Amino acid sequence: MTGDPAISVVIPVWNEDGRTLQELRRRIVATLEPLGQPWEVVVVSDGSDGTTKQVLEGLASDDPRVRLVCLGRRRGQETALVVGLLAAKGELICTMDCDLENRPEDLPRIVAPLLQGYDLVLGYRRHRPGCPLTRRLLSRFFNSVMNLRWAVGIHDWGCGFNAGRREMFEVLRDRLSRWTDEPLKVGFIHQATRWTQVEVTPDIRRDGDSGYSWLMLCGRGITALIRGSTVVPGQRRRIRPPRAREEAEKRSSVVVATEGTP
Ligand SMILES: Nc1nc2c(ncn2[C@@H]2O[C@H](COP(=O)(O)OP(=O)(O)O)[C@@H](O)[C@H]2O)c(=O)[nH]1
Ligand SMILES: [Mg+2]
Repeated sequence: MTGDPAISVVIPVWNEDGRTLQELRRRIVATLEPLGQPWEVVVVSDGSDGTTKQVLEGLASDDPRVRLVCLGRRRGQETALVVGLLAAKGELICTMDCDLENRPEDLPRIVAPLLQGYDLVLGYRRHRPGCPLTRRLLSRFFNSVMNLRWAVGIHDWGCGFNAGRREMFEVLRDRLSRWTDEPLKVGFIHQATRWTQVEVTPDIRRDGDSGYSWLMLCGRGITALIRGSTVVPGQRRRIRPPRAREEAEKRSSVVVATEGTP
């Protein structure tokens, strides 16, 4: 690869099925190649089993656009994301899950708003095929309490399919020495000047199981709710709902054209 890529796709991986990872790579290539822009995939695996590691090493050695970062033991999805976001070289950076629940074919859709001047795009899943009712209810509850505490109107706090401009993630640089389990989204929404949400079309996980037990999911939710984010120092406030802000600004005759200006 000559020069830096325009688009980076950051993917945290923990113990994923080999065929799924092969298919993920094939579909990412098929989606990004037609865009005619240089791209890269940054895979961050921490403490994955031998088989997963072997498949990932194979993918990285077959294609120089796939870079693999391995951490010694399981550090969690958020830490893997921080490491991947900092390793990414693209101007536009997407994050996605590795289990094909996020469709690689949605990548152009999630990147598009960045080309129109947004600096953060949050994916959301309206329907979650194959997701058990109890988990859907838990996620609905989590979205409501997160919106009450941190920001109003975020459709899907748990969606891993997001994108942002490179500058958005520079704030993470001095945090690299600390492992984190905090929800990065809260910090990024605070940080963004223009953000928007894009619906993505999730698929059913075909192989393997979720890396999260119920206990872990609840733990993540509670951490997110209480801690919010220390990624952007001093940003501990709740973000105002875009519509309320728009109305307030209209009243003071300032025109606001975008959703999600915090
Ligand atoms: N690197 C890393 N990735 C993880 C970890 N836990 C989950 N992931 C990844 O995060 C994404 C979402 O995880 P998944 O188990 O599918 O969670 P679910 O979709 O919420 O059930 C997948 O790409 C996982 O491989 C972890 O501890 N480390
Ligand atoms: Mg999943």
